[in-house]
Amino acid sequence: MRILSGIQPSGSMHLGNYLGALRQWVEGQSSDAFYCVVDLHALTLQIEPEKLREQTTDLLATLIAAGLDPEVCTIFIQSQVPYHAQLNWLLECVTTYGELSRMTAFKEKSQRQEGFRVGLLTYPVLQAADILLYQTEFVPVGDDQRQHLEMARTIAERFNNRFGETFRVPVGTQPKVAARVMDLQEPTRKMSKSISSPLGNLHMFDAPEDIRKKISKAVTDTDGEVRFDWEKKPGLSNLLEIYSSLSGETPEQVAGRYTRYGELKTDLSELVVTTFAPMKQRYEELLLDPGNLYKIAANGAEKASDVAGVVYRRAANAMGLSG
Ligand code: AQP
Repeated sequence: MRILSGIQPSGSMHLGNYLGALRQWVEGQSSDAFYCVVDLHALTLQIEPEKLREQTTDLLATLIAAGLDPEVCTIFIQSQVPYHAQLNWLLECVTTYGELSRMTAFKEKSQRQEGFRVGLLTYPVLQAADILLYQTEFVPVGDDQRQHLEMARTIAERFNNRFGETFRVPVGTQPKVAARVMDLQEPTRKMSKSISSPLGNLHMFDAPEDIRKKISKAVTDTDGEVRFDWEKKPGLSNLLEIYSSLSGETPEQVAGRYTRYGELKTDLSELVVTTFAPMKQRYEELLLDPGNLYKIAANGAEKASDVAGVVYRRAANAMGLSG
C-alpha cells in the first residue's frame, strides 16, 4: 500500500498537524510509505533562509520524535529530490490557470499576501507532482487538503487520458475525528502554522504551563451546557474533538462525562501534557545532533529518488521529451 504525505516547514507543529496528519502517518508506516518535509512549498511564504533551515531541522526531529521510524519508512526533504520540481513543470503544462485560480486556499491566501507571487497560485500542481511521483495510493492528510487532493486526481486522470496510462490516481484519507482542528481563539478558522495566533495555536511541544493557559483561555460560549454541537458550540466542540482524538472515546462520550467547561479544560490540558511529554523529550534529544537528522534525510532522499526517477522518466517520455 503506497503512501505519501508531506508537511511544510512553516513553523512548529500544532495539534492539527499531529491529529489530522502525523498520527495517521505513524500508524501507516511501512517500507512503502514516504513522508517528506515539503520545503519548496514553504517558499510560497515570505520566509527567511535561516528560519527555513531551522524549521526544516525542527520538523525532521518532530516527525521522528512522534514515532516515524527511518528504518521502517522513508523520511526525506522534498528539495533533495529534484524530480519534484521537474515533474511540477510537466504538470503545470497540463493544468489551466482557471482551475488554479478557483482554489479556495489561493483565494484566501492571495488576499493576505500583498503582491502575491506566482508560486501561491501554482503550488497545488507541485503538490500533485509530490504525490504522483510515487504512484501513491493513499494520501493521509487533514480535511483542509481535500480540494488539493482532488486537483491531484484531476491532473492524473487528464494526463493519463492524453498521454497514456502513467500515474496512479490517489485517494486522500482523513481521520474520523480531529480532521480539522480549529484555532482555540477563533474556532471558525483552522489552526495553522503560518498564521500567528499566540493563544490559538496549540503546539505539540509547548511548555505544560502554556498548554494549560491556552486551553483554559480557549473560546467557548456562555450557555454552560457541555454538548457536542459544531454549529452552536464550535469552540467547545473543537475541544471535545481534540479530547476524543487523544482518548479514543467519541466526542459525545467525552461530553457526557462533564457538566462544567472548567473541568473538561483541566482534564484536557493534562491529557495533552502527558501525551506529548515523552515525544518532547525525544525531540529535544534528537535536536542535539542535527547531523544525524540530515543523514537520515539524505538516505531517505536516495530511496525516494529511486522511485521518483522511474516515474518522472515515464511521464517525460509519454509527453515526447527525449531527456
Ligand atoms: N488545523 C488542522 N487540522 C487538521 N489537520 C491539519 N493539517 C494542517 N492544519 C490542520 C494537516 O497537516 C498536514 C501538514 O499541512 P501543512 O504543512 O500545510 O500545515 P499548516 O499548519 O496548514 O501549515 P501552513 O503553513 O499554515 O499551511 P497552510 O497555510 O497551507 O494552511 C496536512 O496533512 C494538513 O491537512
